Amino acid sequence: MASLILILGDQLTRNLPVLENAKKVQDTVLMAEVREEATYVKHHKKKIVFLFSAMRHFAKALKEDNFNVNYIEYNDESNQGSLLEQVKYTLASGDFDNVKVTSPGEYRLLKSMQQWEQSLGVPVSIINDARFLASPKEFSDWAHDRKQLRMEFFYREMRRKHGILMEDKSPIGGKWNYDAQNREPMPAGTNVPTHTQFKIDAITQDVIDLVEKEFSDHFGDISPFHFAVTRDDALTVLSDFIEERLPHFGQYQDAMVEGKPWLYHSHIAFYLNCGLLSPKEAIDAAESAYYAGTAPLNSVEGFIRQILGWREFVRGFYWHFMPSLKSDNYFNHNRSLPDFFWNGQTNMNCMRQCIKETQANAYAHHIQRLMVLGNFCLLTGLSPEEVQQWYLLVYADAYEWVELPNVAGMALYSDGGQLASKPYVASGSYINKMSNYCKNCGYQVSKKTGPKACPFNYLYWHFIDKHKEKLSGNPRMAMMYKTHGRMKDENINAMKDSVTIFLTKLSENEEV
Ligand code: FAD
Ligand code: DLZ
Ligand code: SF4
Repeated sequence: MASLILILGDQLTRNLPVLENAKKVQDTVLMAEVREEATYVKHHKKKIVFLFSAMRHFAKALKEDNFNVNYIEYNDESNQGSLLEQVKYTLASGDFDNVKVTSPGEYRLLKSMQQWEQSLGVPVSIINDARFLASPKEFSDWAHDRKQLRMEFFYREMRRKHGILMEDKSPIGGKWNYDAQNREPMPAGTNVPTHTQFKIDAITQDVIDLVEKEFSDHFGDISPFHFAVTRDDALTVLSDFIEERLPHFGQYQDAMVEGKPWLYHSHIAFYLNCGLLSPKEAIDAAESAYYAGTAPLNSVEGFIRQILGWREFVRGFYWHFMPSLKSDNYFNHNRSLPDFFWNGQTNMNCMRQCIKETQANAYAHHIQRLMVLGNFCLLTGLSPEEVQQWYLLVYADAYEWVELPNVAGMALYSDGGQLASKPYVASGSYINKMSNYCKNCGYQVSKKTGPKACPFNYLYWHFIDKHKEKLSGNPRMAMMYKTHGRMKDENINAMKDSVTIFLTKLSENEEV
């Protein structure tokens, strides 16, 4: 019995059961760089370079480990352009009894693969992806009879189940959450360690040449390219983080600094999501740093919560709520994405910095994604569908299972509050508190209305005003509606005027 084993671009994990159980002599591993996956959204050029190079390095390592690997490069004559057609073609040219694949991360691909058996005429086994700490079924069982799905409670279950940062049945330190000690702005002049960077090798250079030629119309810069593309290098990124950044991770988790995109974050989502690192090893490394006394509990717990809590929660949430999550539009928002999302040309310095960094790095950290970019998208009523597409293509760590819940549930509240207990909206004063962007802005954060006023200020109060019916009953919005209730009509009207002018400009793609 010979199997054809398909490995996808985000399944670069040596101990996947399909590989562990493979018979090296008779089975064949198929990996393919295909147009369909690279263009179903026009991924950032750096993301394609990263993934194709990581795929090529992974295939090379499998070959060195005596697997039969059939690796199809993008420009190979035998490239069929899609995963299904490539599998069909390979089956026709060999003697295979069945196809094996690890369950894909995206709904569209799973639905397609569930039909493959009919079109291929051989059994197709779709094997559960065991690289997560909770299965979709475990999440759905947990979610089943709950009125509200809150990450915090899911996270506590995960801490208990996996015995992470636990002392018997209690959380270490007596608390589940140390956020009160976290989330400080960064003092000017803080010396942030440089992020881990790798040199381009011959394989990556070939891919760069390919992407420059074949994907020249895609968003983003290829250069500088310094991502890890092998497991060994990804492990170095993780260990550098644990040593150099984790101690301050919690403290500066929400800080934003002009010209410093990487800060004290770990930069491992790229590697976790394509399989070069496992979530458990990242969690274990952080926990060990706490026990060794090299990182404080507020940072370690904060970091572990992101991976064991948020990452697992959003994945369960995705499978639980698909396909409706993708089309939810609680506020009926339908404004088109302004052109400046593709070039950063705006006078709003916070938006300019976050978009330009995204363009250069295929990376922005969480608060940039949520409280600057996402906040803007929600306050200006951009179409969830267009916003989701943008996030899916611009970040090198983006796959729909993790991007969509974050965009639809966390940033846009387009699921009506299934994921978040309230919309994440803020006025300019939040951005001013957490960053130094406002100093170099064409607008003034202290002004509430008029042409010089920070757009986040009037957009924020307009949002609160406009969605009173939907939001004022939410106890977590009570403070905002209390303040709103005290505002004078003339102030509200002045804000509405500023909003109208701003949104008209936005719709007409005039510079804002
Ligand atoms: P760190 O800040 O160092 O955090 C450590 C790890 O925790 C991350 O590597 C990631 O694996 C995990 N994590 C943290 N927050 C989340 C979260 N909310 N959801 C899932 N995992 C989390 N993350 C992605 O991996 N892919 C995406 O496409 C993505 N899109 C996002 C879109 C929006 C609108 C928002 C608000 C967040 C999004 N995130 C996404 C979550 C988060 O912003 C990124 O995981 C993080 O910025 C990656 O950088 P890092 O590796 O330096 O993370
Ligand atoms: C993201 C991506 C890209 C850009 N290219 C490929 C590819 O050519 N071949 C492949 O197998 N996978 C690719 N991927 C990752 C897939 O899109 C990913 O496996 C699915 O989105 C499921 O998460
Ligand atoms: Fe952003 Fe407003 Fe600050 Fe300008 S003033 S950087 S638009 S928050």
